Amino acid sequence: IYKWHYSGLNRWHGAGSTADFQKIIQERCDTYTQTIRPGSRSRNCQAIRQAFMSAFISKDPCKATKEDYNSLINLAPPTVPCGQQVFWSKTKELAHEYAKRRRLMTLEDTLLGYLADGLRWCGEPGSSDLNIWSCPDWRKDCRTNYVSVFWEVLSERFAESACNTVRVVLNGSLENAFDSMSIFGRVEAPNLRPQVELEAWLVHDTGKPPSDSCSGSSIRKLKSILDGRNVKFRCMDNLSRDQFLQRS
Ligand code: AVW
Repeated sequence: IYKWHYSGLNRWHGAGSTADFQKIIQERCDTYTQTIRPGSRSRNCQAIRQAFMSAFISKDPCKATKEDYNSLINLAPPTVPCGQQVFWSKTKELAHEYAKRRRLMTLEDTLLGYLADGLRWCGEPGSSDLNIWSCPDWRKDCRTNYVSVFWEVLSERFAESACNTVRVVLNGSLENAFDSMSIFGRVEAPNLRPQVELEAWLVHDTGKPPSDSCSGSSIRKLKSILDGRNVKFRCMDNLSRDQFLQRS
């Protein structure tokens, strides 16, 4: 029992790979390229699915590197037209609603972000299958797992490609609306290019007072990261969800 538990497919502390991962990737890719963005360069969904699988299949699920995803990302870089990007942190649903209404783009509106949104995946050395029983948990097992590294490298490329004015939707109902350990804080903000302008929107739950503001310490921290990179910064606070969606 001991040996099976620690060396077997069940040894990780996170949930296993999404059932039908390959099929979902293929179907989402077909939908995206044919229906959601038919205007985008035609992309080979079979090649994309294969490159995704090759990135992690048969590999140690705790030894993911950014380079593992190079071929996949080169097939579909997460770039969007100038001035259309929306970043988010602890506001996923709201940011997606906002982007949809304004015809702006979150990472999940790019092909690879759309394909992987909400899915889990990991492999196992010596096996050509996904491990559907368990995958490494970020805290309890390892940070260099394939899902975390995927979102980090995709987010990095997304942020590097930003130009003109871009926006981030932050959660004003948290004491620290800006979290320097989040992907936005660790990966995206520090990779914006000079001369880009970032607009931060602090949005709090309707009917409650805000818990953080543009003059609070967390936003000052964000401002200092951006100052160091010559990124321009504007900040809007004290907006309820409804005000933000209607007036911003
Ligand atoms: P968070 P972050 N599907 O709310 O700033 C599944 O603190 O860290 O925000 N998991 C995901 C997805 C997704 N679509 N996206 C991120 N994750 C993971 C990319 C990831 O581990 C976007 F462009 C992340 O730490 C946003 O601007 C956590 O779920 C930014 O990163 C969400 O934590 C949001 O990441």
